[in-house]
Amino acid sequence: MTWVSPSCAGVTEKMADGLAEAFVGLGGNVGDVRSSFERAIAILCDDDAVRLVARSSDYRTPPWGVTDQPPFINAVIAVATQLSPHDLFARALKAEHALGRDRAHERRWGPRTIDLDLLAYDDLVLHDERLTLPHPRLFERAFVLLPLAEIAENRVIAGLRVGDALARVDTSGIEKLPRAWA
Ligand code: A4P
Ligand code: MG
Repeated sequence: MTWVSPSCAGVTEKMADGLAEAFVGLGGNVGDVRSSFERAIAILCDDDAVRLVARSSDYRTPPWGVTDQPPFINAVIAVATQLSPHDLFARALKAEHALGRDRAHERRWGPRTIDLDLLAYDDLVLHDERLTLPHPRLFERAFVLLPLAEIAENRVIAGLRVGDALARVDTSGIEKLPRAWA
């Protein structure tokens, strides 16, 4: 897998080659989540249609929403993509499925092997039966904003700078994990 420094150009600048820039949040709290992240990123970025641009550190985060469950691991990646938002999301669902996520037997905000959320796609604002962009709960969630700010602190989403959004949420209990990939 490619590691691109968080400081690399391209995360905060418009993609020069006409590709869309998208941010994907990764989360999970069942099984070997960090290894699931690597496999999910490999499935998501398995051809030229989706290229990995940046990857945050992994963070151990207190469970949000439903609190009587184990801590989560969370991370965010930036990708450059030729795919439409719906096709990118379909690929994310394929990766979730390949990693054993069973949406039919889980409770909302409950334990899961892996969850891939499409956080933002360029500056697109979209709301249909499958997809809402930017992600509707993005700005409430320190477990998303902290890794997102690591790779795109100055990115403005829905009029709000990511670093400023991060300053508004409670990050207590979140622990940045040492890098575990090559
Ligand atoms: N959907 C609409 N827009 C989007 C989008 N931009 N990205 C629809 C992803 N999905 C989107 O998703 C439910 C539906 O939302 C999908 O069918 C999709 O078409 P889901 O992932 O199955 O829903 P969910 O998990 O029950 O709820 P939600 O609100 O998406 O929450 P999350 O983020 O998935 O919540 N605590 C910590 N610390 N870390 C976590 O990662 N995750 C959750 C799960 C709860 N608590 C957590 C964490
Ligand atoms: Mg989700």
